[in-house]
Amino acid sequence: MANHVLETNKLKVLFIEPPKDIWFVMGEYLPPPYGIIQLAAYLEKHVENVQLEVLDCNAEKVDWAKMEKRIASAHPEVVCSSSLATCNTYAVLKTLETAKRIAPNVLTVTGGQHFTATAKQSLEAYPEIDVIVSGEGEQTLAELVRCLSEKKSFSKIRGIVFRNNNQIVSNPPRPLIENLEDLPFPGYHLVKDLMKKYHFSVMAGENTPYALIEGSRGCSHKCTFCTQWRHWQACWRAKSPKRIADEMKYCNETFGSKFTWLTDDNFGWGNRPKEIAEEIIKRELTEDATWFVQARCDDIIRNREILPSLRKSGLKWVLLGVENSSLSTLEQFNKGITPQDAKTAVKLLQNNGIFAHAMFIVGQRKDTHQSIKQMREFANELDPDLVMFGILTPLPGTEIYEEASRNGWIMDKNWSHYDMIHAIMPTETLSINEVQEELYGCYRDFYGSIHRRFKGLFSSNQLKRKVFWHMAQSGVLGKIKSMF
Ligand code: B12
Ligand code: SF4
Repeated sequence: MANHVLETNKLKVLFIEPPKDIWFVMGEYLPPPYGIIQLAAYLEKHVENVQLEVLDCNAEKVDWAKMEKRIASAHPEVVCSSSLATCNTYAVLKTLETAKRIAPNVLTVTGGQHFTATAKQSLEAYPEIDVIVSGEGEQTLAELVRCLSEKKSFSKIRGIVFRNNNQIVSNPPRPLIENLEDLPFPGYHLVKDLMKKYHFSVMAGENTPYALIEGSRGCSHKCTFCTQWRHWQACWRAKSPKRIADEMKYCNETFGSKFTWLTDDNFGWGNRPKEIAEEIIKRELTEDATWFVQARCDDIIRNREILPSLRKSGLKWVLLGVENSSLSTLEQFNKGITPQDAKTAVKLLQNNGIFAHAMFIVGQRKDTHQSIKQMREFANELDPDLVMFGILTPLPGTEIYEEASRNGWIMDKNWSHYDMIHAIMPTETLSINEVQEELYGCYRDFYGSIHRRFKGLFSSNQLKRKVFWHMAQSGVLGKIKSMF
C-alpha cells in the first residue's frame, strides 16, 4: 500500500515515438527510438519521484486510434515526443495534439533539430506544444520535470522556449554537458521487450537485432546544408573509445544486438578510429556482430592504415558524404573535400572489404541539366557499392535555409516533404519539377543499368548481393516514382 501511495505521487512522464513513415530509400527497417530512451534514462537517473513510460508506436504497432487509448490509460502529466527529422514534424504535432485532447492538463514537450531551429514560430503556430527544449535535452528536461513536480515557475530554466500567459518566452540557452560520459548508458532497458524487433533489413537482415550507440555529439565542420553543427553549438564532444566499446558490448550481451549504428557525425578525428577498433576487438563481441558509421571521405583517407583493423572490429558498412562531383558545388557547400577524395575513399573502403555507400546531393542553386548529368556520370565512374541521391533541402537551422528564405526560393512549406526526396526549391535554371525529375533520372541512371544490376545481383561480395536483391524486391525506384 505504501508503495502504491508513493507510486501515485510520482510525476508521470510518457515518452512517445509517434508512428513514422520509414525512409523507404533504405528499404525496410525498424529503428530503436534512441533520442527519447536516452532522455528517459537520464530522468531515471537524475530525477526522483518520477514514473516513466516509453511508447514506441512503430515497434508496438500502435496507430493513432490506439495511441489515444494508451495515453488515456497511462494518465501522464507530461508527454514528450521527438521528431528526429523535419519531415516528421506533423507526426509529433499529432501526438501532442492527441495528448492534449485526451488529457487536457498534460504538459506537452518536444525538442530536437527542427523544433530548436523553429522554436518561436512553432509555438506560435501549434497550440498543442507547451514547451520546446532547445539543443541538448537531458539536463533541461530533468530541470523542467523537477520544476513541474515542485510546482515552480519555468522562468529560470535555461534552454526552453515556452508559453506563459499567452506569451512566448525564450529563456537563455543552457551550456552543453561537459563530459558525455556523465550520461547514462542508452536506456534500452526501457524498451527491453521490443529489442528483438529492432532491425535494419538491408544492412544486417530482418532478424538481426539492431541498436544505436552515440559516440559523440556535434561536428567540427560547417557544411551549409547540415543542421548538426549548429544544433550542437559548433562544438564536438566525444565519449572515449573505451566507453563506446563498453556500450556496444552491453547491447550485444544484454539485448543480443548484433548490428550497431554508431550515430557519430564526425567519426574520423585524431586517433579515435584506431582506438575504437582496438577497444571493440578487445571486447570479443559475438563473431557475427557488425557495426556501421557515416564518415567523411577525407577521414577515411587519413585513416587508411586503420581500415583493416576497423574491418576486423566488425565495421562492415560506411556511408560516405560524397555530396557532389563538382568542386565548386562542394565549395559552395563548405564541405572541405574534393571529388578526388571521394574516389580514393571509395576504393580504400572496397579494398578493405568495407561496403562503400555514397550519398549525393542534387539541386544546388547553380545546378543545370548538364551539371547533374556530370554528377550521374561521376557516380557511375565512382561505382560505390550503393548510392543514394537526395535533393538539397533547406532544413530549418541550416545556412541554406536562411539564404533560401531571404531570397524567396522556398516553394513548399509542407514539412513532411522535407525528406530529401521531394524538391523544395528550384535552381537558377531548373524548375522545381525539373529538379524532381532529375532525382528520378539519377536513380534510373545508376540502378537502371542492366550491367550494374547484374553485377550487384550476382556479386561475389555476399553483402552486395543481398543488398541488390533487397532493393530489387522492394522496388525502391518504383516507390520513388509512385510518390508523385
Ligand atoms: C540514426 C539516424 C537515422 C536512422 C533512424 C533513427 C531513428 N531513431 O529513427 C535512419 C537511418 C532510419 C534515419 C533516417 C532519416 N534521417 Co536520420 N539520423 C540518424 C542520426 C545519425 C542519429 C539520430 C540519433 O539518435 N541521435 C542521438 C540523439 C540522442 O540525438 P537527438 O535526436 O538530436 O536528441 C537530442 C537533442 O536533439 C534533444 N532532443 C531531440 N528530441 C527531443 C525531444 C524532447 C522531448 C526533448 C526534451 C529533447 C529532444 O535531446 C536529445 C539528447 O540531448 C542523426 C544524426 C545524429 N548524429 O544525431 C541523423 C539525422 C537525425 N537524420 C536526418 C535525416 C534528414 C534523416 C532522413 C530524412 C533521411 C536522410 N536523408 O538522412 C530520414 C528520416 C526518416 C524518418 N522518416 O524518420 C537529419 C535530420 C536533419 C533535419 N533537421 O531534418 C540528421 C540530423 C542527420 C544530419 N546530419 O543532418 N536517420
Ligand atoms: S554534413 Fe557531416 S561533416 Fe558536414 S557539418 Fe554535417 S555532420 Fe559535419
